[in-house]
Amino acid sequence: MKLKNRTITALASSALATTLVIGLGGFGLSTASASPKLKSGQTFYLIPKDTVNPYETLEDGGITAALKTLGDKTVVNSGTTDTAASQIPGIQAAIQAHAAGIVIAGNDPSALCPSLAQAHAAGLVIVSADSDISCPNHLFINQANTATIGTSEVDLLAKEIGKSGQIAILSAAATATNQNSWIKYMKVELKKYPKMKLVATVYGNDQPAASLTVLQGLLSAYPNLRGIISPTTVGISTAAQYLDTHKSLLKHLTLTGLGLPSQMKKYVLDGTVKSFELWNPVNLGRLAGFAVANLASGTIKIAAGQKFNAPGLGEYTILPPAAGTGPSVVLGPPFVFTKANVAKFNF
Ligand code: RAM
Repeated sequence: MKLKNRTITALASSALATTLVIGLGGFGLSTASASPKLKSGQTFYLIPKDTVNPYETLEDGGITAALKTLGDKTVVNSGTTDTAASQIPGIQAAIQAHAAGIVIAGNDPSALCPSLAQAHAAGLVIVSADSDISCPNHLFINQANTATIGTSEVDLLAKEIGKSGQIAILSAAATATNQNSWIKYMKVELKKYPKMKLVATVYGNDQPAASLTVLQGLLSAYPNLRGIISPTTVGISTAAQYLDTHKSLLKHLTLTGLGLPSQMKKYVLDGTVKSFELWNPVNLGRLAGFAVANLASGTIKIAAGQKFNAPGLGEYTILPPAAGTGPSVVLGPPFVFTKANVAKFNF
């Protein structure tokens, strides 16, 4: 019951709470208020993968909303392409502005570390959210268990294509930490399905035009492709739009992955896509916002077992470092969207 409760609160945004309470079985939002010990009037820099991806905008909106309730300010500073180079100026700007902290979604695991080390030395708190970095001295706010995200996407596709046939992955940037760690677990899970063969992984850089180009290349190189997993909201929505206008492909091809219900609703309701997964990116942002505020106020340290309250979401505990990550906090399990529920969500 506890896990279920967390699933629903992790998905629910306050605007949606009523719908979910009715629609998904009576789990409400926690009404706990912010800790009075938290400082206010601080400024935090948000450095998303880019400033044009709607998913990143939703996440940043969640961070800003959380910090606003504490009397803090946020500044979004990133580029329009998903590269480490486009994020370094934001880190430098945060240092110059004497910000209290940074919340970053890493476009690269290691290329940002020298700049982030400077920020840490200057006293800024570093939180990564959505896509981790492999540097020391930061807390990672993970949307869901990394292995579960990867393995469950393979299981969804396996179920839909009868566990057999050529499959491909349409990913985001080739250096994106989050997609690459999910893909690692997809490959592990594929060992359970000997008749499913991963023939290619292509990268659309979380840009619709680039995603379409690599998708078309994939379809012409592998005319017998049975399935595509796109673990990016930009990739899956681009591919769904293409399949929607090339319906004959649906006779042999199935698409799944990670998508925003608001973008995918049309394609699920018209049968182009049967199921996909995600979490609530606004709530991921809110969790990251309360985490960075607690760290910058000194109410918690980056250490396993430390607990903090994320008003509206509940109490969270920092998990110990695991393979490939440092200390982290997990929002909740991923949620599967289908025709039966996709219209209920507002993100
Ligand atoms: C895209 C981004 C983001 C990822 C989602 C699922 O919007 O790559 O980092 O978490 O997809």
